[in-house]
Amino acid sequence: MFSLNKKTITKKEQAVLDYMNRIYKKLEERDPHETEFLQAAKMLFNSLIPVFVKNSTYMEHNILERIIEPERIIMFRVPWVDDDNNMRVNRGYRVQFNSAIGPYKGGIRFHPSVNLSIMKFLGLTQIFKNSLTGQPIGGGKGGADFDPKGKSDQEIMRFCQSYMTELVNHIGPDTDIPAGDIGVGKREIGYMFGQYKRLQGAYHAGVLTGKALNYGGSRGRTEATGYGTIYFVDEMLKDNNLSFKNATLITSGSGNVAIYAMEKAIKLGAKVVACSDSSGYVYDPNGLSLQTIKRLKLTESARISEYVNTHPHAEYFDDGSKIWSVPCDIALPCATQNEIDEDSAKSLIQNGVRVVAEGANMPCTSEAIDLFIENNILFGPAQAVNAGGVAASALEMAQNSSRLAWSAEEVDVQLQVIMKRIYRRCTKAAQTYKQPKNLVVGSNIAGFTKVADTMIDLGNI
Ligand code: NDP
Ligand code: 2IT
Repeated sequence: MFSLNKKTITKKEQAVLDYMNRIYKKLEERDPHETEFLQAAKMLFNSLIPVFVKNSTYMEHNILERIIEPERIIMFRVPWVDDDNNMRVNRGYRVQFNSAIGPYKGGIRFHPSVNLSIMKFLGLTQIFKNSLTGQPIGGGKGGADFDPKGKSDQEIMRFCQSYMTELVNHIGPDTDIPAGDIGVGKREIGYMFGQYKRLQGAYHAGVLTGKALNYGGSRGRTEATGYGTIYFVDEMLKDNNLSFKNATLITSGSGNVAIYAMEKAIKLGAKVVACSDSSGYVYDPNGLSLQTIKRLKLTESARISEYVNTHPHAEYFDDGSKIWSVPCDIALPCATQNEIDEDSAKSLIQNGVRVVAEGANMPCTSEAIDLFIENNILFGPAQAVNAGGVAASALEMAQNSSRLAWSAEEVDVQLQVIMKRIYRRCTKAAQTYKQPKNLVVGSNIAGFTKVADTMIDLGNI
């Protein structure tokens, strides 16, 4: 299963491969249905082979088997009443994966596809993303298989309150700090914060991030994941004597991450020619109007198909997955996991893509990533590219602890510093391990070592 692409394998290397194969086999046997989690674990293990070969202490401390097991998983019933007075039930989750370097930190996702496998893959990758930021935050993730689409504001509120009624027992500003993700934005965070405050009878501003400014939110958090994505890609481009100027760009999704990635890319001179939602994509070779996309998606909760009503030159295609056939210089998958498979990757490469960077979490399959790297496409992995969101969340926590509110400029400067630092860390680790072009390996190694070293310092807990 795990192997090294060379003829002679040393004893030490064989021992590491045997160890990894044994741990992975155990995972597969124990939870064979957790396909996304197994996929994320496999990608992680692959990247870590050279670290385990170089540093035998990790194997001596059985770090891999320990790190792959969440510290705690909470699964619970979320009962709520819809507008027609029906009693409804969803399943809620919080995976508290790793708290070695700080309290659990990670978003909450409301989407009908949510299951334990998706929660675990998101929680696992969050550990290394959070470590990469250099901030003191551990990894966690939560969510529910609740579908916010078509729900009234009252239904959303009742659901958020019910979800928090259970979650309140497990979170806190020094234990676990959730934030948003797919289907969870400022409105949902507000309802959850209100319920948390009521149940606690105390004002713990730092228990959730992504809050509105009036009650402890940070300037710049809404934009941070998208802006951070572009700051990271800017570093990749500069390192290769390229720039956003006149580059054509496409993003999948038209939610929080996609919209602010488009906004910053346009500011830096790029032309956005396509974006999508879960129903389809819009394409205009002359460039899309971000103003219209923002109105449709942020204000009206409309479908992206409605874009062509006011922009008849644009075209709408009712299969969102085909967006990867649009010719572009830069492709930013910003919707969901596994949206770029081998065929989509081939299509992007054939059409001349130069850069692919993951705004979403695990949007590319490992086959797609291998193709990008083999074909010298500049590839930015999620745990590095989209880390700006959680980094700004940690800045929000810092502001909450000090009871201060920083200016938008202060937050943005810090975000830029953090994204540049992440880029340097990834490239340095990739170079150290003699795979200078492979930021997947670089980011996993750089994120992993801090957590693993700390786990050793803290003992077998
Ligand atoms: P939003 O809910 O704001 O937007 C999600 C977008 O992706 C929407 O356009 C949605 O379309 C589309 N989408 C969602 N699920 C699917 C699906 N199964 N198939 C096709 N399209 C889909 O979420 P975010 O922008 O916050 O999150 C997007 C990605 O970025 C996720 O992978 C998330 O984990 C990741 N991320 C988010 C961060 C954040 O701070 N928000 C931070 C780091 C990563 P539709 O409107 O039709 O549902
Ligand atoms: O995937 C992610 O990094 C997020 N959804 C943001 C997490 C956070 O705590 O801000």
